Amino acid sequence: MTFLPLMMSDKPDGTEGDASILTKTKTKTQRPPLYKVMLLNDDYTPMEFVVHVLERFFGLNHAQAFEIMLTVHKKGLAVVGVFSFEVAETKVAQVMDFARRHQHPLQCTMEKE
Ligand code: TYC
Repeated sequence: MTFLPLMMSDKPDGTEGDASILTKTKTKTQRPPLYKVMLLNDDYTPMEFVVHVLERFFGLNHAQAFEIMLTVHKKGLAVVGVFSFEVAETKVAQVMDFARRHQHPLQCTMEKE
């Protein structure tokens, strides 16, 4: 929040006599930071499992999920979505827990955008 001093003339001719000072309050709206959720490649997690994860936790259709899975497989990682801190944290935890329960080494991480 910034206070901008405003000099006000108190005489009809516009000159300063006994000058009064008004302050104007300027409120800057702050956007909450966003976080990229990324999936990392590995040599062991089956492709179909990754596709299933993308459909289940990120609401992607089969074609979108397959495309992102292939990007991760070829490039090493891909952003699978951008969320608020709380939502990103939940997605990462859900994916990591699901992978662990199925004994796959799939890694999911988040990073400030
Ligand atoms: N590289 C894996 C394989 O060949 C497939 C895979 C894709 C694994 C994406 C993880 O995030 C991943 N079976």
